[in-house]
Amino acid sequence: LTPTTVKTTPFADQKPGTSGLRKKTKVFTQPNYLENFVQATFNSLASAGTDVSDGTLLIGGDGRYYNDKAIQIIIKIAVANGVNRIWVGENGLLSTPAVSAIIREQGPVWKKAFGAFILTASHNPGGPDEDFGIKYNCENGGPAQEFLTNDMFANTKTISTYAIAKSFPTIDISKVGEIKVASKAGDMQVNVEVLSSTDVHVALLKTIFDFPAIKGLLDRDDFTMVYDSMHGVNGVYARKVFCDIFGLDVSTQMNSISKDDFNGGHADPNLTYAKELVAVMGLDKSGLPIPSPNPIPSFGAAADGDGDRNMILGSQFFVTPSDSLAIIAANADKIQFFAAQGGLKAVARSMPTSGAVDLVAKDQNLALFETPTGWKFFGNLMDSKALFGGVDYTPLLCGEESFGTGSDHIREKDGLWAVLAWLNIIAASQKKGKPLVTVEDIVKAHWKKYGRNYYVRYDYEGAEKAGAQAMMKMFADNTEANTGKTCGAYTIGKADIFEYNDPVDGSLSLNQGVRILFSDGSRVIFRLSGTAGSGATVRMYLEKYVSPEALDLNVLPMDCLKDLIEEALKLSKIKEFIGTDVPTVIT
Ligand code: VG1
Ligand code: CO
Repeated sequence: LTPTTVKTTPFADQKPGTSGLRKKTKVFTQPNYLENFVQATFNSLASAGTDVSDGTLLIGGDGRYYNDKAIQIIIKIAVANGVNRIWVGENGLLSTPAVSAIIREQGPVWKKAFGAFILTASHNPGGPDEDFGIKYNCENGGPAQEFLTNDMFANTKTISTYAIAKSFPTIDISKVGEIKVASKAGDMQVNVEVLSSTDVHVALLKTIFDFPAIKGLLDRDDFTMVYDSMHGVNGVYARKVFCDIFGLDVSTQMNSISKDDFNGGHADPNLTYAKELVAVMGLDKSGLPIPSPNPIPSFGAAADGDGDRNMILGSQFFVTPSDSLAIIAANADKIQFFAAQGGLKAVARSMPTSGAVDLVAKDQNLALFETPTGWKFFGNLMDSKALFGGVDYTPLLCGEESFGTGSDHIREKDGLWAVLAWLNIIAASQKKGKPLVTVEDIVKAHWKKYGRNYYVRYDYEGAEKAGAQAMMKMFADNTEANTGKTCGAYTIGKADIFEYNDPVDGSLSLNQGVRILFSDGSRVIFRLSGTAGSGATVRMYLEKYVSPEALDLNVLPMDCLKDLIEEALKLSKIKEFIGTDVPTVIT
């Protein structure tokens, strides 16, 4: 168990992005690459005053290629840095929400986790030629805050050695149970416990939702569902809940065996990548109905590689993530977790997420927050009282347009939570002896009351970095010139660069995306992705609000947004900057 000190040299590119460090797998498997990052994290923890010998380190991942090897390396470095209690998910598998749930689980103080390494590049493809990733979560169960990730990055730039317990045995992580490893002299002992991947998270979800009511819905003859886990880690959880607990046939679980390359797919639950599910649900890739040769299920859902994202579909009906957030907020009283705490108190959405939830917040007098992209900004709001002694904003519902939804039950977005939230709401919306109230019925009733925020996102993946950055700079240089400008039928009321002043800890996050706010309430947002493993991804988000009085349910999103899209493409000169105006993905 004696640590060896290994000499190393820094890598210049280990800056954690929106959600951890993501790179091509081949970058991660270079000698010392993973080791440097993990040691830099321990160095930052030491400077932050975390005593890693007091408590437990949790490790798990989404099962992508290199997951198993990385786990063994992290264990050896952790031991050399003084960690003596380690939890690992069975077979190395833990979804991101499960990690958050386990860290937060109340247990004997000496056992409590002080943090976790999550091995995932989320929705990015996996395999030897695709992406790998690592992220550190803190004691509250949430992603490390920016002060810590900035410090980690600073450490990666100066690192000269790392410590590793080279003789520590390779741990068999295929069986749940405890393994004790002691030094020869008997003066040191490390406990490695292999945990069930699902127990803690599923037990938590059971306290949040009305499982018997959901089972009642699933048992109806006129209700059927499918869940596509896209060969990511979610399959383990989906089978546990839907087959073992609710008793559904395993055929309802599409692609539920986790694979280290996600079966060559892109485990991203949207209309483009969840192709198989979208077809089963009788939809095309624009979310419009198409004829289907088979009976179409009443409800469909999909998850991403690490199980924190969700897509919700009804029979031939696509629910946008922004609408999903608003509808869960409007129906929060149907969910016992919120109801038991006196109802939902606040909602938060990332800046590019549509304003649909704002309308619910206004109607129901909820506090509303608009944060930069990335789940870490929601964590402070959730912990405002417990960690910062401020106002309590919980129970809090949060969401992003990128298919992420969740609440303060944990500190990550939670794909399975969102699916169960919808099933719970559908179950609670039924009237005895009446025909099934469908997903489509629920969404349309919502639009009739609140109006509809037509919404679309264009992604330009694999763009050249310099061009993409030049485009963003052009916007930044022209915020004043753009304000007041006429674009076809639209007038820009305000153009700016979004900044966030965290109301809880006072930190300021600059440069969080370009906002073009039109005087009629429509918006166009441009951002560069912070999760691209290589190259640059430009995201363009468009939104147009139609009030209940003016709403025509037959108008399709693309027809409603067409002229706005044209104006946005013109204004951005995107074709000049990155060579194309044709997106790689539309969601
Ligand atoms: C994307 C999404 C963002 C999400 C992040 C992590 O970030 O836009 O909303 O929080 O991915 O999700 P970016 O910087 O590429 O736009 V996950 O499921 O990849 O951990
Ligand atoms: Co994810």
